[in-house]
Amino acid sequence: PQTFYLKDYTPFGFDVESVELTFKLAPTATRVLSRIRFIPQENAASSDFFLHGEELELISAAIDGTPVQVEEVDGGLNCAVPSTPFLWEAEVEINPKGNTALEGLYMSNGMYCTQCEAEGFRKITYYPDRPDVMSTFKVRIEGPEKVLLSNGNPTASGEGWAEWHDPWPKPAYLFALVAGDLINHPDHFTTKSGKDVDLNIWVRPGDEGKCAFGMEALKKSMTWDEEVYGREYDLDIFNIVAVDDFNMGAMENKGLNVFNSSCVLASPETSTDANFERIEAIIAHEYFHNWTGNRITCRDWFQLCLKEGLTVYRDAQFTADMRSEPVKRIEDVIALRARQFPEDQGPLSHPPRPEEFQEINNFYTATVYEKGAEVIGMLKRLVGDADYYKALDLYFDRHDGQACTIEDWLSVFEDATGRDMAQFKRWYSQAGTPKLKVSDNFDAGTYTLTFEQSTAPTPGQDIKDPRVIPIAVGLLNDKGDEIQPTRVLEMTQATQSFAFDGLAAKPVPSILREFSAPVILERDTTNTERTFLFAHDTDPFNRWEAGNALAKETRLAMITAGEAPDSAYLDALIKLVRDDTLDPAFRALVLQAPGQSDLAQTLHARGQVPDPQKIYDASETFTQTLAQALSDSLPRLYAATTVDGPYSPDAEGAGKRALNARILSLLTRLDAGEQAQRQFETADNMTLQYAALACLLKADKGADASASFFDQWQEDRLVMDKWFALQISCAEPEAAARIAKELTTHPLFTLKNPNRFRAVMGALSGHHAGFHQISGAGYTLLADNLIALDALNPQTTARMCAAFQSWPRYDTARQELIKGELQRIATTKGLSRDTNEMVTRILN
Ligand code: HT7
Ligand code: ZN
Repeated sequence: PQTFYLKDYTPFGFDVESVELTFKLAPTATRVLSRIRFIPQENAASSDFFLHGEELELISAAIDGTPVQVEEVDGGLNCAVPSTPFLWEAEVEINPKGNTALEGLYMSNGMYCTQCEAEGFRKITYYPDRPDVMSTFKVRIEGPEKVLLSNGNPTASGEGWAEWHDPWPKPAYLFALVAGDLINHPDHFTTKSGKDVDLNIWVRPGDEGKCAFGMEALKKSMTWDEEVYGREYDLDIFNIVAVDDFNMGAMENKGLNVFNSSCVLASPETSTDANFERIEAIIAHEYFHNWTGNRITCRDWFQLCLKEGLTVYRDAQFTADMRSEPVKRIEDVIALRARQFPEDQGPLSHPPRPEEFQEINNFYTATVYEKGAEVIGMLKRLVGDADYYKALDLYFDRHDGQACTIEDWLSVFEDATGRDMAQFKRWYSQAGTPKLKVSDNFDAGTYTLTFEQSTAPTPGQDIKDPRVIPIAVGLLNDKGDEIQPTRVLEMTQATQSFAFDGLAAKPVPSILREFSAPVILERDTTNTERTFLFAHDTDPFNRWEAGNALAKETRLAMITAGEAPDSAYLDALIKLVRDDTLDPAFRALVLQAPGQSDLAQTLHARGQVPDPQKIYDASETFTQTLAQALSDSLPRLYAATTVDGPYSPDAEGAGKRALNARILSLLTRLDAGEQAQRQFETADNMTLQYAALACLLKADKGADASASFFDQWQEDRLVMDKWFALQISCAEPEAAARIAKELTTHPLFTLKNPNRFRAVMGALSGHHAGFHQISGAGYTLLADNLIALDALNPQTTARMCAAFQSWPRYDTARQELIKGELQRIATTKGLSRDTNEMVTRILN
């Protein structure tokens, strides 16, 4: 397979002045007519006229009205063209119904929809399908469907046809078309300059009652982007469409966002608080792309984090503003450690701006997205809020309408702040999570912190240069008063010391507050100091972090030294959980057990071989001990999580219900599921019902509840995804693969719906001890299903191969089992380029 390199970038030798497309829709034989005006560039590096095209049947091609001969090659066509501006016309035929890869134009439950990012437009017609080629689009859609949508503004329509014009030049990856018998949830928004915008959420009949929350989220996002970034919407209409079969969460097509229905449809009865929060964030994310991604796009796909890192950062700011800043930060760090750290520390490690790929779809990763966002957060911390927004204003002014690079992005920071960004740029080019070792010294009133940074080699990158690391530090005295408010230390060298003068006694340091950089902090510290910070740190993130470190250390001591749960930690935890002055959402996070995969990674990093079953057993023992130690308070704590009045997905109610789930799971260990059964029977919203079902299943008392849940919700696809996943994630380790296997034979299981596939296979691979059972049953089941899915949907298959990435952590027997399955996948006949690249990278 061909490898693409960042260093090989060359511009396309032609400008595209305008694009006109006509779609004559038919399920297995859609005709696409294109009229594209090309202008050869003066002094172009290359005058080769190559148009991308895949799975297209070429019917005709003409230049300036005269039929031309083209050379059809793998991946596109070549054609001799004039050296002056010309009109390219082509007609192709495509088969949307046969398109199970869900890229290009495909059908989902009888509706047509498109997914063009990253390189799907080439499955619609011949085109220079690269993000640096931008043009205006006029689209005519002909078909019997009631609703015919494309990008931009509607210009004309009649029975069986509609025309759209998008005046904003865009790359082809932002093209979209939707056609179906859909129903809209309408609203409107007046922008800050007084422009009225029609808003719609389009859904299949039956789903119209699940749009109101998404619409509110959209309006909040529009207001927020005006207020915080000064960005206004720029078309007369903004459409969102919900689609059931979708490879990822959502897509920011200009003026026509397409959403996985799981990321937009919500109702109290069918969605959990976590679903509501995620939907709000994804709606915001896609909307924010209108400026960071669409108006300013990427020059090439190596620059993907330019739009994704920045937009994730923006959506996190939005969620923090709408809900709770510390809670959002803690949630994001938990997710970063669970998803990005394993990537960064394993065979798939790559920098936020990769330098080579075979299949770009494989680089929509936690590193590009989440680490990309962390990099923006560090930039903001280093330059300060005022200079950050100054740089962003310059970015929007200078680059509106352009396809940009990370160099362009860093230049606006250099120009707005006068700083040299050369060293900071290493965050974009170097892979791996830096380790930050800390030591301290107190002498004659001066407290000195010394940091040493190092990053282990990653595939293709042996040597790592020191990065700029913003380290937010505060100091506390022995009573817990803050004697040094948060100060951001700017580390630039491999080893560097920072002094704090004028102190009466040795302080307690609170280091890396707000998780100010995506690093692994290593400090020889005591559980006594951690317990002190857990009780007193004035930075909520670091307060949680101290508890998290204690939670990990106590489990690690149980696993490696057979110790009992640490009693000082238990006491501190109980005290904190009982403290009603603290936010219930924060207390729920403090009660959240550290991820078992994270514990495995930590053991591996300490030179030990993790045993998944032992990790599971320690976690269970700890929770059982906690339940007993907290038993007197559990009924009161449980009662205090009751939310009066009708369900509302706001942060306050959600926080109480998050705590409800934690307390109920502890109670269930003591009352044999009585309270959970009551909650299951009386719940009037999915959050409470789901939490109760999870507790019952975990206690092996869930058979009846599970059956009644199924009866109640079998018609609801999204709730059924929860039902599939929960049975696996709540199973005992030795049962997880067997249950997952049984579920793959359930009549409602299908390879054709990525949500359903992820519900089952994602729950299996996310059940650490279940997936890693020494029998290898989990590995085999996942590999069997990946092989089956690859023939239909390479993109989703390849993404799910990442479940195998952590194989080097485990014992030889498990390593051999996993490698055997990876080899089996790799040698499957006709394996896709996507999956082949993933398994090859994981194995090497
Ligand atoms: N920019 C989008 C990324 C994307 C995607 C979305 C759906 C299906 C396939 C896709 N390939 C790439 C989503 C986002 O980051 O907002
Ligand atoms: Zn995005």
